[in-house]
Parts: sequence; structure tokens; C-alpha cells
Amino acid sequence: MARVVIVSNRVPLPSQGAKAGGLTVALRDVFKQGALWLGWSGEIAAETATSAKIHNSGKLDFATIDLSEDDYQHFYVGFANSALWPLLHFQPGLLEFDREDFAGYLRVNAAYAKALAELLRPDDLIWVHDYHLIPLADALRALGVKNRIGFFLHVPFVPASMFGILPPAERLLRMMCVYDVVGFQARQHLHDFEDCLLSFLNIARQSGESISIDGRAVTVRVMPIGIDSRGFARRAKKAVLGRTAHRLLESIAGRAFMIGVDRLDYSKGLPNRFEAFGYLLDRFPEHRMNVTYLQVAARSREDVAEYQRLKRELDRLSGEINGRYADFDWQPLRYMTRAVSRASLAGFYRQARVGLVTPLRDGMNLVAKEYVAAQDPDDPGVLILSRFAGAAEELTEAIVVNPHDPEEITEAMHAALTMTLDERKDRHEKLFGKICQTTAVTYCRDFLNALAGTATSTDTLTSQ
Ligand code: GDG
Repeated sequence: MARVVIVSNRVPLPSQGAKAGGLTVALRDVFKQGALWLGWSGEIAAETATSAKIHNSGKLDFATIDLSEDDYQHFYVGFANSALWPLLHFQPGLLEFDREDFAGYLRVNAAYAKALAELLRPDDLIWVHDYHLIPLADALRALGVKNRIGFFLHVPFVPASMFGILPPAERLLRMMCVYDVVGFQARQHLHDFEDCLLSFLNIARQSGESISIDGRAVTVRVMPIGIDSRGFARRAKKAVLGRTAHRLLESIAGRAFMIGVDRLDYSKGLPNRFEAFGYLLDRFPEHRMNVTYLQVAARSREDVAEYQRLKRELDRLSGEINGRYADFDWQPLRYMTRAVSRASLAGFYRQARVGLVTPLRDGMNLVAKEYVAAQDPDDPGVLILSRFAGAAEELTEAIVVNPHDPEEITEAMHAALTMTLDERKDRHEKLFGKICQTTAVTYCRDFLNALAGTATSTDTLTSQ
């Protein structure tokens, strides 16, 4: 059986403890059968390494490379997170393009390729993740690597009119076409990718899931990421009996409880959500003293200036809302920028009458799925979901909102807080059914089957 080699920007090294992050969470349970995972160590060194350090960890070997400060700044802070991330989240106003950053991006991808090429076996299946690594297949092919290589984009893709803003748009698009398989979270992202192919390269999909470029076939497919829904449901059921959940329950003192869990990122729509909560207390006085909203917003990418601005904005908004509405024994908005443990999170979701997931754009958004999985089917909470999260293509029984309209979010909060038990149960049953259909396992299996060239069979992963 072919070995699976995963490449992503960061690797979930057990010695560094679990970090918040969608990819880590989705893949953790699946690759128990032996695999290699290569990525950045998280360490800065004098020089970027072109040979990896190997960390043996049971069946899963990790290979890491250190980056130089200069490469970290140009590749990670610069091109990946100050150009590609804002653009792919429809924020061209935040895009900062710099040729030196792009050169750093190509240089680091070449270093990853060199480090990986030394470790490859001829029949390895190489699965590359996310926007940091678009040029990797091109860099590997330049070194003579012949293995099958697939790419999955965790974030959205954008239409040609938006992608074209990026100076090296066409070059990046060509690099995506070097892969054998390119996977997207949602139909809309694939549609926008095809729009770019047509506009920039004059390539149209003929039939099925293949495009033809320079005499090669590239499989392009929607493969939505999922979670271990039943496992997460069990975890939540247990967590709610634990000490942390008990402390939360005591502190909310019988009030309705709403939760949001997001990395502190401008794509997650947090200022609008906070504003919407302020309007809720303004417009619907019956909720004053009767609802508590907890926003867990773990800090991320603090080296990028825009993230520091966002934090200041949220500090201001939360202070304003609490200053205006709090009473001596009630704080309406609890906002924390520390991460909480995964077990605590599962219990918190289950205790929440409303799950707030209102990103301005999101590839998928796993929090939406975790919230649904964690609910008590006999007394479930209500998911409020942005129409611009990839998850909205599947989770249509949520209350779906436009996250750019805080008042629409307010109305959704009111509807969720006053929804009948029958309606909550009905919506939850359908949503839970859906997240059990598309799971972390089906996602990995679909991708690896496509990569192995056995797109319709289901045995690639299970027979490992
Ligand atoms: C990218 C795409 C796509 C968050 N805070 C804490 C914590 N988390 C966990 C959540 C969830 C994960 O992190 C976040 O995943 P998301 O999917 O919501 O978002 P991104 O990190 O932006 O991920 C996204 C994803 O990749 C996967 O393809 O869905 O669209 O942007 O699992 O629970 N976990 C803990 N403490 C926290 O404070 N333990």
C-alpha cells in the first residue's frame, strides 16, 4: 500500500502540544496507519533548512524544517498572510503585495521541495495542504519527482476579477495546474477557480472532473472537510458533566448562553458579531440580564499588523458593550483571547443555546460542525451560520445570515433564542445527519482515492 505523505505549513508535533487549527483537528484521528508529515517546525534558525529533522512518533513520522527570520517574514508574514490570505478571503483592501515577499514564498517552497525529495519513496502519494504551498508541486517536478501529488485548498477561492488583482495571479494558477488533483471545500470555490482558468489560461473543463492542460489531466473536485462527528458528540456529552462545564453553568446562573469560537482573524467577522449583540440588547430589552455571550478568540498571527488592529477594535467594542449594558451581577459579553482546551470547548458548545458562526468568508468552518455535533439531541441549540462559510452549502438548516449586516445577525440571535423546542430538534436532526455523512474520514478517503487514481473506490484509506 502506498505511503501517504502530508505537507502543510505547520505540523502537529506532539512535543509542542496541540494547537488550534482546522487542518490539525481534521487529520489527527485519520492517519493512524503510518504516514510522513512534513512542514515548518515553528522555529527560526540562522538559515532555512533544506534537509528535514525527523521525529519518530509511532506510526506517524514528522519531518520538520526551520526557517530563517528573513524567509519567515517574506514567506509566512508577507506573501502567504498579507497577500494570499486577504485576497482569498475577498479583502483586496488588505492585500499588501511585495515582490520580495513573493520571491521568499517561492524560495521557501523550493526548500520544502528539496527537504521532501530526499525522503520520498517512489510510490508515495503526496498530499499538499493550503495556500502557503501552491508552488510545491512545481518545485518538486523541477527536482525530477514523479510521484502523484495532490493539493487541497482549505480557504476559499475567488473569481477572476478578484484573483487578477494579485500580480503573479497567472503564474500561481499555472502552478496549481501542476498538481494531479486539486480539491476545494465548496462548489462555489471550484466554480471561481474554473472562472480563473477560463479567463487567464483559456482552459474549460470538458466533462467530468478533469481539466486538460499541456497534455496532462488534472482532477478538480469539491471534497468538503468534516470532523469525527460521533466522536465529538460523545466527547461533548462527557465534558458537560466535568468540572469546567459545571463552573460555566454556575457562572451563567440560568441565563441563555451563546458561544462563538474563532481564531482572532478579520475573516471571522467578529466586529459585526459584537455589534449585532449590542443591537440585540438595544432592540430586544427582554434579553437584557437574560443572555450571556462568550466569545473565545484565540490570538493568531500576531506578527501581522492587521491582526493587532483587529484585537484593538474588539477590545474597544467589548468594553463599550459591557460598559453600556452590564450590571453588578451580569456581564453580557465575555471575550477571551486565550485558547481553551478541546474538551472544555466541547462541553461549552453543548451548554450553548446558540452557536455563532458568522465569518465574512471561510473555506469551510469546522466550528459550525463541532457545534452541531456537540448538541443534546433532546434539547439542541441553534446554529447561526454565515452564508459565506463553505459550511453553508451543506448546513442549510442553520439560520443562515449575511455577516455584513449586523442587524440581520441580531434578528437571527433573537429568532434562535426564542425558537420552539420542536423546531430546534427538527433542524438539529437534519444537521447532525449531514455532518455524519461528510466526516474527517470521508474527506480523507475521497481525497486519497482521487490522488491514487481510484476516484470511485473507497478502499484507499481503509485497507492501509
Ligand atoms: C482553516 C480555514 C477550514 C479554535 N479556538 C480554539 C480551538 N479552535 C479550533 C476549533 C476548530 C479549529 O480550531 C478552527 O477551525 P476553522 O475551520 O473554524 O477555522 P481555521 O482555523 O481558519 O481553519 C477554514 C479549516 O482550515 C479546515 O479546512 O474550515 O475555513 O480557514 O476545530 O475548535 N480549539 C481549542 N481551543 C481554542 O481556543 N482547543
